[in-house]
Amino acid sequence: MPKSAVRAGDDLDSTPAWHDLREWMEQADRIGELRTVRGASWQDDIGNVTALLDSVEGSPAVVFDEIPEYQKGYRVLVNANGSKRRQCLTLGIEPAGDLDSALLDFWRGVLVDLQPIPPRVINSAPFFENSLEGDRVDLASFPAPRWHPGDGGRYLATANLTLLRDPETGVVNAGTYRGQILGPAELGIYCSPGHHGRLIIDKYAKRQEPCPVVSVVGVDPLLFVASCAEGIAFGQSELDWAAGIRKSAIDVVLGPKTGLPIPASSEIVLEGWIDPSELRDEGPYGEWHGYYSASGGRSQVIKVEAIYHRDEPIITGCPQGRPPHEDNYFLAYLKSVLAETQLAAAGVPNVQAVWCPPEFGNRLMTIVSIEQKYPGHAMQAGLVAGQLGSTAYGGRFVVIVDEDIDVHDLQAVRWAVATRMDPQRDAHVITRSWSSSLDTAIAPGSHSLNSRLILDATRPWEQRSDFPTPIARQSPEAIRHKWQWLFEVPDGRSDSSSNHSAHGGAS
Ligand SMILES: Cc1cc2nc3c(=O)[nH]c(=O)nc-3n(C[C@H](O)[C@H](O)[C@H](O)COP(=O)(O)O)c2cc1C
Ligand SMILES: [Mn+2]
Repeated sequence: MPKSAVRAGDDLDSTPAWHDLREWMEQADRIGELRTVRGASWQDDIGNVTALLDSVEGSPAVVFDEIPEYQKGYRVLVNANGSKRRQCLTLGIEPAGDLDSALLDFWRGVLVDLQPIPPRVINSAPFFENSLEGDRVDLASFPAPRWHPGDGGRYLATANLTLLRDPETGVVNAGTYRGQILGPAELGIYCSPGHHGRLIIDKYAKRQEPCPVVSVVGVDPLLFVASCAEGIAFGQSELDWAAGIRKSAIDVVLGPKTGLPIPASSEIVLEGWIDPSELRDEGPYGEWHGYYSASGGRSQVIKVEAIYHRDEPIITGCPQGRPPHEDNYFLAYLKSVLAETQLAAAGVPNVQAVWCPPEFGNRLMTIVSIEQKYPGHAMQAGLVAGQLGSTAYGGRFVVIVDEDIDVHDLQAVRWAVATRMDPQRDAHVITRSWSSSLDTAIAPGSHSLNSRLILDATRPWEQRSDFPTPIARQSPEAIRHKWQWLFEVPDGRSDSSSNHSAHGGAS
């Protein structure tokens, strides 16, 4: 397997230069982006530190070790993909130049023609170093944190891979669903209606059959990205999709109980069954939008029959909270490019860029810039952009702007909304759309149906030729260079003679 990293835009025929979470951590350490914290408590410290990391741009990945009450070596890793440099490590991009562009270009390069690769079945994996069954199954034997102060318990599954096989097609889906320890061998999971995992569990319910399941709670950082990326089609296995990104098959071992393919790189694996007719309370849990949510008796329960784990196992954590948080930083690039790809596939031409801002949890706002080519083009883009596989779930605002507005610049987008939109003409409400019981703005009992506001902030088609001319922004750097002294902090001397002139520079 080639070990070289690729530069965005170069030949992408390469793979990331690591094979499992431990190799990834070694490399993150080598580039100075991994810190170790010893002695932090699972009750408060780990959650507090993780929330703090979310609030500081470019913060390191942190591995917690020597957690009180637990054996040394039983670890929790957080914020793996929280920086652009570590995303480059995960994806195999050389971290040089403008990393925002590098990440967007990487996804644009691979998603346009992604070739899924089926897993390669092998016979053994390091996680079989420890196999626990029967009375030895105890989920609390791992230092699962209480992530947010008001959480109703300990969540072992946050950055997880939940594997389920469609009983009709045989396709194995991987999704990320929160999982709370409800008992020594019981993990309560909440999987929202419409997510593929839930569609599959519902198929077992209809057949009145138990649903085999594997939850990987210590997972490599690329598989985690794949499993929480909204917009990968139903029927497309995320394992094959991730292999398409890596350009090499994922090595898997078949689960001894369920036959499900388990990535050999896994740290901690829970194997068992869901009885689809059993629904329980779970939560509250501090969710992605920044509020607590309890599932209100709608959670499924994984009955864990066996646990497999590596020596000195690592839980991977991504607890969310008020956005932006770790997954918002990395999903922004992937989801936005998926939406660009899906808009083009749906026949919407001349889309320049899409941005699902981290500040809106990648869901609550989708911004699209287009070069308007015909009457109705902006409205078409707005309607479709709000209902794509990558954007439909939990959406709220769609903003369409002209090509002169940079979708990544929220200040510019606000200016366009404020100056090119007439509310009566350009705001459109779409009702009865796909949300979830987690939606804070809709009444309980509204069946998770929400509405959407499409803001057409493009220059109106009828006025496009005589719309007022924007004041062109002259190169701010050049002007600033000339007038730099205006921004210099005075040294404390009040010297009225220190005048400056435009021609003479500082006197
Ligand atoms: C950190 C994190 C936690 C998530 N937790 C949940 C969850 O508890 N329940 C859920 O339905 N979706 C959750 N999601 C969203 C799903 O993982 C996401 O929609 C994914 O695409 C679902 O895959 P699927 O459609 O194949 O089931 C979470 C996403 C992230 C990034
Ligand atoms: Mn899926």
